[in-house]
Parts: sequence; C-alpha cells; structure tokens
Amino acid sequence: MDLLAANDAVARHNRALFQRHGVYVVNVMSGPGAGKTTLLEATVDALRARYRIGVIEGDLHTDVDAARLRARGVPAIQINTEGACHLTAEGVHTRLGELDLGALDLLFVENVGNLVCPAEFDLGEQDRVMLLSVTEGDDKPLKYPLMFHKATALLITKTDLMDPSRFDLQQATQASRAYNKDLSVIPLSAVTGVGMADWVAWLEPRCRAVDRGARGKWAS
Ligand SMILES: Nc1nc2c(ncn2[C@@H]2O[C@H](COP(=O)(O)OP(=O)(O)OP(=O)(O)O)[C@@H](O)[C@H]2O)c(=O)[nH]1
Ligand SMILES: [Mg+2]
Repeated sequence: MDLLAANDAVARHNRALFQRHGVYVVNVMSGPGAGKTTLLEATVDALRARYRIGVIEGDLHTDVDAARLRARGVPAIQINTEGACHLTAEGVHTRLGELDLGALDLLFVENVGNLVCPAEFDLGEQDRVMLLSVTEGDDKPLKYPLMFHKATALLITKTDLMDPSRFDLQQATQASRAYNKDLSVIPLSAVTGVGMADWVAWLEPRCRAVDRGARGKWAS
C-alpha cells in the first residue's frame, strides 16, 4: 500500500507536468510480444505528419525498442528496469528531462511486457491502452482481469492470425467488458494495416483535445 501510494503521488506530479506542457500521454501495456512496438511504429507512421510524437520505452534490458522508434524519426528514450516487471511513475519522472515536453503533442509510454504488474502503477498518463494478441488466446480477460479492468481501450492485435489462433473475438470482447463495460475494443493488425484507421480514429480526437486547450479536464 505504501509503495502504491508513493507511486500515485509522483504520478499526480507527472500528470500535472504533462498537462502544463499540453502533452497527451498514453500508457501502452500488454503481455510480452503482443505487438506494442510494432503498433507504435505503425502509429508513428500514420500520425507523424500531424503531431509531434515522443516515446518512452520500458524493458527489463536492452534498448532495441527505443532504437526501432528512433529509426522512425521520433525521439525515444529507453528505461531499463533491470528485472522489475513494470514501469513506475518515479522511473518515468527521472527520465523526463531528456524529452522536450513543450515540443511534443503526443507521448507514448510502452510499458514492460507483462500482463499483470504494469496495470497497478499509474504513470501520470491520460489513457491506458492495452493490447491482447490473438495468439495469446481469448481466455486471457478471464485469467488476467486487472489490466482489462484498468484500460480505456483494448486493442486485439495480430488479427491476421485470428483463424489459425482459433481466437473468438466475440468471447474475448464480452469477457473484457464484463470487467469494464465502457472499454473500447479495437481489433487490428499492425502488419496488414487492417483496423489501424479505427485505432487512429480513437486516438486522434483525444490528442487534439489537448491542442484545443482542454488541458484541465484530466486533472486528478
Ligand atoms: N502476424 C503479425 N505479427 C505481428 C503483428 N504485430 C507484431 N507482430 C510480431 O510480433 C512479434 C512481437 O512484436 P513486438 O512489436 O516486438 O511486440 P512487443 O509487445 O513490443 O514486445 P515486448 O516489448 O518484448 O513485450 C514480432 O515478431 C512482430 O513482428 C501483427 O499485427 N501481425
Ligand atoms: Mg516492445
């Protein structure tokens, strides 16, 4: 409880900082390999012409994900948690000085690949988006409910593999909404591009709302 309370205090500080700079921040969470970095690469390609985008990458080790985003022409910093299974608000705060927040409209924070721990730690984001890839199975909302409960949007990824994975989209959607009735569910494949327009259509108005000066609406 103490650990979470301390984290939440720093998260509130981060959130105020993001609001002051007019940056829309999305915490991207999923189990390992669900397609977070691939999604961010495709999202950057789709939005780079209209929004100034930055990325914070969280991984236990290596900076390969940050390098992938830098190759797309956006600033990306890598946080290595050295064994911890999630990012913390403090860990993010410590590195924020490396980004020019005033020069960003949209900041993605890719959390450590883990279907449980990241959901417990607020980072100061405005939205939590989680990915569930079809290859993980449609039973995951039942077995790992917390992240489905905490997310604003659920992206069902790798839909190009839906049939061979025998993934039941309707069952996964129903199970997820049992925990979170307002959850937006967006099936997509970042590889084929099918569904990417739906994801961008969900994201863009939220990002634009910051530009219109609605910064106060997320104050906690
Ligand atoms: N078929 C298919 N493969 C995908 C798709 N998205 C990602 N992949 C593949 O899934 C694997 C993992 O993708 P990443 O984007 O690295 O996944 P991640 O969630 O960032 O992984 P971690 O950061 O290690 O947790 C790679 O081999 C990708 O090419 C997709 O839409 N369809
Ligand atoms: Mg990744």
